[in-house]
Amino acid sequence: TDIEETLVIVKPDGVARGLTGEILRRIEAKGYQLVDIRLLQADRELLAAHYEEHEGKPFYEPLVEFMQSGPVVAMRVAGNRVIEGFRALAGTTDPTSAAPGTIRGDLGRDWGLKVQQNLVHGSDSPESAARELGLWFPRG
Ligand code: DAT
Ligand code: MG
Repeated sequence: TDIEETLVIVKPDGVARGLTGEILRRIEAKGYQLVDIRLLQADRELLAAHYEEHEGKPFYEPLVEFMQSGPVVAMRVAGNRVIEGFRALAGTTDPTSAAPGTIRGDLGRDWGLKVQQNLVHGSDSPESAARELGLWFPRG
């Protein structure tokens, strides 16, 4: 086996729509393990660090604003190849094209002009997961 940990974030749209439980249900149903969980209001400093790879892109400012628009739920999730596996559960970035059966495909709304309402974030590599988990779970 290849046990990994990943960072999952239920974005403000997911929390506001009451979908945190449904998203966690899908994660646990897949067999992944919830290791830690936090409900928090992310500040700009945390989000700037989290999204540093996207700085300067046209969607960066709206994304960082949207992520501050309400509470988010950050989860540390463990499992065999969970980094790739959660990305598969989440579906592609754009909810319109995300496959049915995925979180974004089943539950996501299309992007508005200024917001990125695709319900969840999942780390995209082992390096990203380690970096992001350190930001969102600073005490381990
Ligand atoms: P993902 O969340 O699938 O890893 P990403 O890391 O490329 O996608 O982008 C981070 C977030 O930014 C994504 O969840 C939604 C938003 N975003 C990405 N590409 C976008 C685009 N072309 N237009 C608007 N928002 C976008
Ligand atoms: Mg990403």
